[in-house]
Amino acid sequence: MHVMKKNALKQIGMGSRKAGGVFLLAFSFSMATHAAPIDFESETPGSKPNGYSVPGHPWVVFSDTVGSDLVVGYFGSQGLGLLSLAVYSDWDGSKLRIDFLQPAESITLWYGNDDPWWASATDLAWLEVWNGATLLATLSQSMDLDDVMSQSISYSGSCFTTVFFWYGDSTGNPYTTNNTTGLSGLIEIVDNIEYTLCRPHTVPDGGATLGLLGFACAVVVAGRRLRLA
Ligand SMILES: [Ca+2]
Ligand SMILES: [Ca+2]
Ligand SMILES: [Ca+2]
Repeated sequence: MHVMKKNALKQIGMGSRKAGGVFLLAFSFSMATHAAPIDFESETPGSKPNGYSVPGHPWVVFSDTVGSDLVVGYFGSQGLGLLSLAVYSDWDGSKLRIDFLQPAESITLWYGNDDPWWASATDLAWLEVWNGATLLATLSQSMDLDDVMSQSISYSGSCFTTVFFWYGDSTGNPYTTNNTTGLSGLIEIVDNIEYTLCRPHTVPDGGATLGLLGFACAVVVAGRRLRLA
C-alpha cells in the first residue's frame, strides 16, 4: 500500500478544500450515471423468474417474452467467464426483454450461441429500443456463426426504458433458419451488459438525485462561507 507523507497529505487537504465541493458534485453525477457491467459471475446458477435482477443493478429487470425460461449457467465459449444468461427455448420464438426502471441512454451486450447448425448467414441478431410506448431504434447485426460469444451489439442515444434482444430472420421474425430442420428458434445467450443511466436531469425520479446534487452544492456554499469567515 502506498503511504503518503504527512506534509503531502496536509498539502492535498489544504489545496483540495477549494475543489472539494466541485469534486463531490462531479462524484454525484458519476454515481448517478455509471454502473459496472452485468456479468452474472456472482449469481447462483439455475432458472430465474421473469422480473429477475442482479444485485447491485435493481433498476435493470430481465424477462423472457414467451414463457419463463431464463437460465443463468455455464455455457463454455458461448458465454463469457463462468456464468451467462440464456433465454430458452429453441422453439417458442421468445426474446430477451430488459426493462430499465431508471431510463438509460446507452447499452452494450455480448451475445453467443450463434450456432451455424441453427442459424444461417441471412439470420440476424436484433436489438429493439423503446422509451415507454415509443420505438426509438431497431438495430440488427450479422452473426459470425462461430458458436462463440465473439460479438456485441450496442445502442447509444435518446433515453430508453426497454430493450428487446433476440435472434431472428432477416425481417426480425424471432425464428432462425435451422440448417437441419428448417425454421426454428435459437436460444439467446447474453453477457457483460454495460449501460449508462440517463443524466440526472432526465431521470424521472430525479428527486433523490437532485437532493444529492443539492447537498453537494450546499457543501460548496458552506466551504465559501468558511473561507470568508
Ligand atoms: Ca459472465
Ligand atoms: Ca422462452
Ligand atoms: Ca459468435
